[in-house]
Amino acid sequence: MREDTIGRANVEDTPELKAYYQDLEKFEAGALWTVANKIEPWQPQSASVPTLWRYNDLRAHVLRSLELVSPEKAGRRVIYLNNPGRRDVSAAVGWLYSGLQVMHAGEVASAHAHSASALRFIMEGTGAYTVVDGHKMTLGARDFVLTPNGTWHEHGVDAGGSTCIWQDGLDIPLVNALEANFFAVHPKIQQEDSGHPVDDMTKTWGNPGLRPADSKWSKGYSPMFKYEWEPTYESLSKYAAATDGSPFDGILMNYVNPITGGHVMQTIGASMQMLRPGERTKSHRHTGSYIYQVAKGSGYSIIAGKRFEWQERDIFCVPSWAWHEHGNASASEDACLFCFNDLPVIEGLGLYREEAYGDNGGYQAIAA
Ligand code: GTQ
Repeated sequence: MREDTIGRANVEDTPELKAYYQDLEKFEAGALWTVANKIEPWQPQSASVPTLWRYNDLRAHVLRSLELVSPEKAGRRVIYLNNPGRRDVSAAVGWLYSGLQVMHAGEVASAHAHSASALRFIMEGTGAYTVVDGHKMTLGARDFVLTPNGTWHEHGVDAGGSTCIWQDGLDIPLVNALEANFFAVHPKIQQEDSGHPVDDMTKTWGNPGLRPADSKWSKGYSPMFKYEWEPTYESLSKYAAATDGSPFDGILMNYVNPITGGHVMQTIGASMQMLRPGERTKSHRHTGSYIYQVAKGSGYSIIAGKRFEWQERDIFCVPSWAWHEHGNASASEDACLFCFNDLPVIEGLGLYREEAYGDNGGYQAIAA
């Protein structure tokens, strides 16, 4: 890939050079100028394809897995989202994995731990729960729960509940790319009753503006393992009454670690945003990979020039550095988008960049 620009590789092949490259190959080496323009693109070149996964398309297929495999045999009964450009690493976008997990009432999956950080966003059903390091959390639709890296966790649905489907989000591809992924099955298959009251971490850490006077927590992830839908929606509604919002994102709030105010986990961040009735955002692009689930309402997003119409429970992705804008199709109802992303990694490594799409077609850097 030659480029006729000063400072870029532009060497033409000659018989002598070709022979030289072959000699280098014998010693597991190569000439940089044969690959330089490819490995140092002018700007990020995402292999991920902007993709919409419609819940209406997937739901019946997810439910079919209930008859086909048991959680005992499958480990976890999950249908994963396979980005056409990232099949080699089983990613939904960039280095992020996502899937839809389904469980019957009365089923339990084995407890396990892994180096990948994980989260779930509940889509439907009643009686679901997750136990993280002995802390049991009840889960309802649109609740958001963390299973941070290294924690023992297991999922189940109470016998009195109904079939539950939730979205899993993990950084499995990232941790594999870093060649740092470990996995362990709990020695007793299920965690023992730890005696912690149900939902204790949310009751302890989820109180607005208040923190227990004697609280201690020094882990790299939020102690508030579960963020419930009602207070989340209430917070967005209150904030909407106090701000014009962002021209690019409407009313956007991050789920945070209440100790630090920062991202919920070390490698995965998450947010909920509200698009007010009729709102249409301006286009921008930034580094980082993003997976959205429509928590409420309906609308559309234009991602890298392609328009995607979405409704509740649909999932779509925005690859790194792709132009994107969102619109709420309804004139009377707000729309809410849940999102998880790799921003803690991007920001932590000093790689965040953002650009607004200029009014007259030009680009304008707004953060670097
Ligand atoms: O439940 O921790 O969808 O380890 C994929 C891998 C869920 C989990 C997935 C996992 C999990």
